[in-house]
Amino acid sequence: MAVNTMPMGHVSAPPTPVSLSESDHRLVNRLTGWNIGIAIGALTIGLWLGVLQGLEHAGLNLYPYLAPGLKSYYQGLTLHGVLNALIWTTFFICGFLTYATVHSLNRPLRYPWVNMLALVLMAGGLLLAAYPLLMNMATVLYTFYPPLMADWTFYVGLTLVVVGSWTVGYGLYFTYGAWRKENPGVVTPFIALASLITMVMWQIATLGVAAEILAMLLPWSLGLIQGVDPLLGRTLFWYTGHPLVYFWLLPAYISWYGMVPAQTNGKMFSDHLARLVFWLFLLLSTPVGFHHQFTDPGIPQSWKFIHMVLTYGVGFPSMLTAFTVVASLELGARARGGKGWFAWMLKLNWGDPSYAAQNLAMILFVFGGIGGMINASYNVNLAVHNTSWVPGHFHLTVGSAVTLTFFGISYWLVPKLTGHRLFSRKLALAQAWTWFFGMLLFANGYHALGLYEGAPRRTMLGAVPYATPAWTPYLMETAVGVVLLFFSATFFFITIFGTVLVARKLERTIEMPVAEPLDPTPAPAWLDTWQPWLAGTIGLVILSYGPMLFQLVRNMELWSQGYQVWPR
Ligand code: HAS
Ligand code: CU
Repeated sequence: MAVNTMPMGHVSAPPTPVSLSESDHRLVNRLTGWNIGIAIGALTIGLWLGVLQGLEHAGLNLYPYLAPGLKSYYQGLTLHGVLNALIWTTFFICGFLTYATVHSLNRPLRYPWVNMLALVLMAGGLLLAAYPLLMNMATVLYTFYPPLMADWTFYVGLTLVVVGSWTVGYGLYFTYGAWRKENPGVVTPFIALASLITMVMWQIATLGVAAEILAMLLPWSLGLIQGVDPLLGRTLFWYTGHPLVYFWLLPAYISWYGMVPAQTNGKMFSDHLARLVFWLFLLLSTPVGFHHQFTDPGIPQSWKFIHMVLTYGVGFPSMLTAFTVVASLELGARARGGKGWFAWMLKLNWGDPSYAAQNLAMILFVFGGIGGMINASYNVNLAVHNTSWVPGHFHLTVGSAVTLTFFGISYWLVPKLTGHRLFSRKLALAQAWTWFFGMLLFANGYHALGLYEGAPRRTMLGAVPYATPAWTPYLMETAVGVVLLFFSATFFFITIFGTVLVARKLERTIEMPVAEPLDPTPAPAWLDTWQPWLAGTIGLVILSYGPMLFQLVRNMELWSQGYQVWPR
C-alpha cells in the first residue's frame, strides 16, 4: 500500500517497527464495518422520511397513513434530521477516520479495546435515543432548542453518542502517540494528520452541547430544575452547532485532498497547503457560532459582527480547497490525455462511481458554499433566516457535499471491507447522477421559495393557510427533485446491500487510495506541530465566546417551563 509518509528535513525514516498484521486488518475492518453499517441503517430510515416531507410540501400528505407509527409531520422531521444529520454522519465519520488513520500511519490501533468501547457507547446511545424518538417523546427537531422538551432518555442517548465519538478520538490519539515514538522525526502522513485534527476540533466543539445537556436540559427533563434559559441554551448549542458542520465536511475534504486525486491519476497539488487548510479549520471552526443567532435578542450586535468577520475567515480555507483540489484533479485529467482550458474535465475518471460521486459532490458544494457566504452576512441573513432557503443551503452542504462524498467513499470502502465486488457500477453511477440532479432541483426550489416568497422552514407547508399559488412552481420543482432523490436513495441501498449480500468475490484486493504529493519536499515543522495551533484555537475560543458566556451565565434565569407543541 502506498503510504504518504515523508521524512522531515534530512532525517531519514527509521523502519516502522510495527505494521499491520492480518488480525489487525480484520479488527479495523470489523470496527469500520459496524460503524458504517449502523450509519447506513440510520440513513435508510432517515431518507424515506425526507421523501415524505418533500411530498407533503407538494400537497401529498402521506403521514395519516403512517399513524399510529408516526404521530405527526414534526415527528417525521425530527427523525429525518436526527438520523441523517447526526447519526449517519457521526457513525460514518468515526468508522472512516479510524480506517483512514490506521492505514495512513500503517500501524495497528494502540488499544483496540478503547475503540471497541467507543462503538458500544455510540450504539447504546443510539438505541436509548431511538426509544423516545419513535415513541413521539422527543419531537424537538434535530436542534432540540429549549424550551421544547424531550424525554430524558433522548438527552442521555445523544450524550452517549457524543462521548462514544470522543472515545474514538482517544483511541486514535493513543495510536498516534505510539506511532510518533516509533517514528521520531518523520512528518505525520497527511491523511492521519487531517483525521486527528478533525477529531480534536470535534472534541473542543462539543463542549458547548455537553454543557447545555448536562447542566441544563437533562436535569430539567428529569424535573430536578424547574426551567431553562432558552438564550443560554441556544448559545451553547451553536457553539457546537457550527463546528459540527465542519466535523461533517472535513472527512469529505480528507477524501478530496488525500484520496480522490489518486482515483483519477492525479497528485496532491500541494501537500503543505492541505495541511495549512486543516490547521485553519481547527483554529476557526468554533468561534463563529453567533452567525446562527443573528436574530436572537440578548446578544449585542458587536458580538454578532465579530462572529460574522470570523465566519468569512473560516470560508477562506474552503476557497483554498476549491482551487487546490481542482488543480489536483486537472493534473490527473492531463495525465489521462486531457487538453484545453476546460475540455480536460471530460477526461476525468467519470466512469468510476466512487470518483464521479465525489466530483459531483464538489460541484454541488460550490453552490452550497456560495449560499453559506450569503447566510454569513449579518444584514443579508435577515432576508433568508428561518426561511426554506436555509434547508436549501444545508441539503447542498451536508446533504450533498458530505453525503454524496460518503456514498463515493462507500463505493471503494464497502467492497474493501466485504471482499466483494461492487454490486453494479452502472447502478452506482446512476445513483450519483440522480442525486446530483435531484439535489440541484430540490435545493434550487427551496432557496427560491425562501428568498422570493419568504416561505418558512421547519413548517408543514402543505397545511399552512398563508400559502399562495406563487409557491406552486417552486414546490413542483422540489417535488421533481424529491422523486429523483427517491430513486437515487433506492439505487444506493440496492448497490450497498447487493455488494454485501450477493456480489461476487473481488479478484484483486482494493487498497485505500492515497494521492502522492506533486512536490515531495517534506512539510515544514510548523505544519506538523500541535502546540501553537492548539494554543491559538483555545485562545480564540475564549476571546470570542468567553465574555458573552460569562454575561449569559451571570444573568441566567431558569424561567422557561418545557413545551411539547406537537400532538402526543
Ligand atoms: Fe452553513 C446554516 C454559513 C458551510 C450546514 N449551514 C447552516 C445549517 C446547516 C449548515 C445544517 O452564516 C442550518 C442550521 C440550522 O438548522 O439552523 N455555512 C455557512 C458558511 C459556510 C457554510 C459561511 N454549512 C456549511 C457546510 C455545512 C453547512 C460545509 C455542512 C456540511 N450556514 C451558514 C450560516 C447559517 C448556516 C450563516 C445560518 C443561516 C440561518 O439564518 O439560520 C462556508 O463554510 C462555505 C464555504 C464554502 C465554499 C465553497 C468551496 C467549494 C469547494 C468545491 C470545489 C469544487 C469545484 C468543482 C470547484 C466557499 C471546496 C470542480 C469540478 C470539476 C469538474 C473539476
Ligand atoms: Cu454555521
